[in-house]
Amino acid sequence: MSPNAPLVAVLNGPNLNLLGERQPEVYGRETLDDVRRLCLQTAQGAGLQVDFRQSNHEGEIVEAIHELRHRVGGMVINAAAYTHTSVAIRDAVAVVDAPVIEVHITNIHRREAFRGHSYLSDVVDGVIAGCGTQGYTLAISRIAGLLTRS
Ligand code: CA2
Repeated sequence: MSPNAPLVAVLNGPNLNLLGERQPEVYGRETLDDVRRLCLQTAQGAGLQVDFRQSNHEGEIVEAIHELRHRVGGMVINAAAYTHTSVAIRDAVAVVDAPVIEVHITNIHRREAFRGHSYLSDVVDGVIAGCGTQGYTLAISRIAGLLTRS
């Protein structure tokens, strides 16, 4: 992989570190490490580098977005529960110049009503929900497509 390959950040919000350990009937059996590997594999195939992170803290996610926003060719974000609550993460995402794709493992529109609203959806370039962990690979492929087109 060339050190000049465009970087894609994959940011994960609270409790996603528990993936595969609890509620497999909702979130499946894959762990966050499996998702990391999936993302690395997909990115490598598309000639992209990946910076994969998870945090349970809102401010840390905001700071990660600030740190990465000038360095990335694209961003994939599953803000987890902060999707439905965080104006701070929304405001940070809104100033990322590169394409941002919002991902949810589950179909948030088929769950509790409070999950149906996202503070991010109208400031990102694309939204993928309900495709399981494949949503992450779809998002990376989309970013790769946008980068080769430009
Ligand atoms: O479907 C998604 O990806 C979500 O972003 C996941 C969030 C949820 O709050 C959103 O409404 C939808 C929850 C992530 C927590 O994941 C867990 C995994 C296993 C056990 C417990 C939580």
